[in-house]
Amino acid sequence: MKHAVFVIMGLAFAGPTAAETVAQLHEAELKAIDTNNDGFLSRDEFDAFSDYAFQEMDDDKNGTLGLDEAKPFLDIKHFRKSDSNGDNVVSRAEYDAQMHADFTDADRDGNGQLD
Ligand SMILES: [Ca+2]
Ligand SMILES: [Ca+2]
Ligand SMILES: [Ca+2]
Repeated sequence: MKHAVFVIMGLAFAGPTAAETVAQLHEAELKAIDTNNDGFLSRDEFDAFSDYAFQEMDDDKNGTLGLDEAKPFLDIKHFRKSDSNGDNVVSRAEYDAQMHADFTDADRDGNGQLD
């Protein structure tokens, strides 16, 4: 599942290329995220997976992501982008805000689903 986390984090933080990244998701990985198997990634499914990904990354379970925890999944640029107050820790609120912004960016036609 760590690989799927990596994929979704790559997707989430990929910015303008995110839509293409979705198309490139391996079928098995998409299936793990697309819980109702309709071939689309809804915001609910995305939120559920982003929640799961956060728990997976938060090794010490303190509710925030330090650089060491995020490093295997995010490059430093993405980490800095998410860390909006610049304290070198990505809080759950910062993470959620970033994930939501990235979903909105990726959802180019605004239908609330990524396909
Ligand atoms: Ca779905
Ligand atoms: Ca942590
Ligand atoms: Ca922070």
